[in-house]
Amino acid sequence: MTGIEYDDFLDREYNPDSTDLVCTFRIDPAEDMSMEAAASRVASESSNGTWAALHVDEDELTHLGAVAYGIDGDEITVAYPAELFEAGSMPQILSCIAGNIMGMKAVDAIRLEDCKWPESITSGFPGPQFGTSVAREKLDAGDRPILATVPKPKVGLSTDAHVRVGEEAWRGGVDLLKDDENLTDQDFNPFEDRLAESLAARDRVEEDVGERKDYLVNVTAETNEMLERVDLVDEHGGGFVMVDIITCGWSAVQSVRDRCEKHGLAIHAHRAMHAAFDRMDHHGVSMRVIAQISRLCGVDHIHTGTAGLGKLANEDTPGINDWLHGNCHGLNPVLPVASGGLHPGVVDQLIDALGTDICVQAGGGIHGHPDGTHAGAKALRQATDASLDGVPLEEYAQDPAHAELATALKKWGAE
Ligand code: CAP
Ligand code: MG
Repeated sequence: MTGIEYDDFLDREYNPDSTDLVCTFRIDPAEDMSMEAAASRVASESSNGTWAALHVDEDELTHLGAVAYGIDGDEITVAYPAELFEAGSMPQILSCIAGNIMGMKAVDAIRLEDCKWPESITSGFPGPQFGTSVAREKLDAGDRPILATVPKPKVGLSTDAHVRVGEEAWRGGVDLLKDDENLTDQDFNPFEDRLAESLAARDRVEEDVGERKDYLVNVTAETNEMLERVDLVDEHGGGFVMVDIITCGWSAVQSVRDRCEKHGLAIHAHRAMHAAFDRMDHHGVSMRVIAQISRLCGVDHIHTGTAGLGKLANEDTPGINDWLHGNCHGLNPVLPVASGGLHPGVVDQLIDALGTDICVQAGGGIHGHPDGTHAGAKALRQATDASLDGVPLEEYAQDPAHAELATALKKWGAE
């Protein structure tokens, strides 16, 4: 028998194994605590140690310990052996790497910045069913960004009014109508009525304009209810669901991914409440890690911000988007969604910053157009076409056929 103590979790010479999950944290050690002491406590508490020295059979248990091996300024690197984790359980992984350690007294602050996921862990997860290919598999966006809109005001529109706004936006040139995050199944706009009527309108528009359109209906709810809503989307002929991934929780996201596979539905991930984890830059969990987790769990689209061009704080978009598009042991790539305060006047800069393999989502930037939703949608599509043709927005807007863009630029400027 031997003891497991904090020091057993620190090894500056350690070389991570290809099967280890390697996590980078930024930490602020408590007063009088060295970086080494704090780092070993992080590795201990997030794997198989605790505050008291334990007497255990070394051969049986010590190989499950995490190892803090890198210390660079306020950054520490910790390697976790793959056997520590239950295959395919995101809640279990997070209870280790982003669990009790977030509140331990050994650190005044701790932020999980990045993870390097080994195949031994990613192979337990499905990843996206479609990912970036939805632009072509489910829509006719080709190589341009997918365009989406969310009716405003966020809640309060009747079903008829909501559908009318959607229809105008589709006809104006957006591909996807999206529910807002706090619209689910309220009396003023019940879920199934909205679903049925929106998809009926979608069918009419597709027939008239000859372009595929779809609807990101918000199925977010208690898990069993959410799965029933996913089934309803399939029954009514929808191709996508929208899920608020943080508020409903990772195990629910995993359940939805499973049910969506049965029906061939794609998942649009909204991230309301992410800022509770990622807004403080010294504490919590970074959006980069939230995006990684989302990819493993299998969402097809995820909101990642607007490269600083929109209305919301805390954006680290380029690094995240590269990761979502890049190779991750064969998991499909995820389509990043730029949203929040966008309007036609920033589309060229957005495409310059993020590329074309994205979804551009605008609410106020379409419905706030002086001539209404239909004109707003046309302006967004014109701005996208101009950017892809390499024509400056102001120049494109001079063509009388692009009067909607001219009006939008007059209102919001071509920043
Ligand atoms: C955008 C939006 C989205 C946020 C989410 C809103 O509306 O519908 O929920 O953009 O942010 O409610 O604010 P607008 P993120 O286009 O009118 O701003 O993508 O950063 O998670
Ligand atoms: Mg919203």
